Amino acid sequence: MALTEQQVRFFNTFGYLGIKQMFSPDEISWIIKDFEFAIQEYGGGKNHDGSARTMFGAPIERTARLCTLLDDPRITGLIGSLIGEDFNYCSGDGNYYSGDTGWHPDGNWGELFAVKVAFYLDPLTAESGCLRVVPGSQDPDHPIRKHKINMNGSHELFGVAPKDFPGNVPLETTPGDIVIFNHDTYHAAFGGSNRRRMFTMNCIRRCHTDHELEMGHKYLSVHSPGGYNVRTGAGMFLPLMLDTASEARMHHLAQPAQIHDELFPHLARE
Ligand SMILES: O=C(O)CCC(=O)C(=O)O
Repeated sequence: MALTEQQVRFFNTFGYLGIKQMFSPDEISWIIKDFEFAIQEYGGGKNHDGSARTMFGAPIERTARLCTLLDDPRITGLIGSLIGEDFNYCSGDGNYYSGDTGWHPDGNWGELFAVKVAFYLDPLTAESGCLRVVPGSQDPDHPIRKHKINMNGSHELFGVAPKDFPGNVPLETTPGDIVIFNHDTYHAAFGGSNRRRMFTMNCIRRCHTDHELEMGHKYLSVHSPGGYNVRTGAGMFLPLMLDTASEARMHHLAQPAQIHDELFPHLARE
């Protein structure tokens, strides 16, 4: 399902977009069930005591049902409308967050190259740890980037708590809502619980040109199982994601898998 022209313009201008209730209560309830299974069985969730963030890689690759998020026309339409229908899926992370996440971007590409789709699995408000963004901060000319402002030091710099950094927008969410943002967009969360559940899907543009291929290699040398020195048994992806893939899904997996094999041949599928 393609986004409207206005939604695409909003994302391109402000660096993020929220979609209310992309998934119905019934759908998000199985997504939460499978996420809980994944983080408990594979992600260290059993040891989470709230003192620190618990994080694991490739959350949607842990059950066959979660893998189908990459086949869902609402998800492929959302990502495809912004970075092209031939986008590359590049894994993600699953989390029990604990406390605040300071301001940061996930990338500094200087152009729209990578996006993050975020599923927040608990109702979150401005006071209870919802995602916050600085609209427009993906732009290399944004004052934060131009003047290299340390947003997390805003109390000392400006007498303003980081949570109240001027111009930031709290994106309150109810489970079933989706947020997508440009990796270059500054984001943070403040005031959350010590078990704030969230998982992501990271995607990059398909690489055609030498410039794009260079960015793709750079991206995957860090944000990938090989980048974290993790052996999946099948290179870039967990075997389940590949073994249950249709031709259409495979289209989003093939190029990252190939680049990952080039970068980390010792981790390639035997
Ligand atoms: O929800 C949060 O705490 C922030 C998420 C985040 O920083 C990220 O996914 O990069």
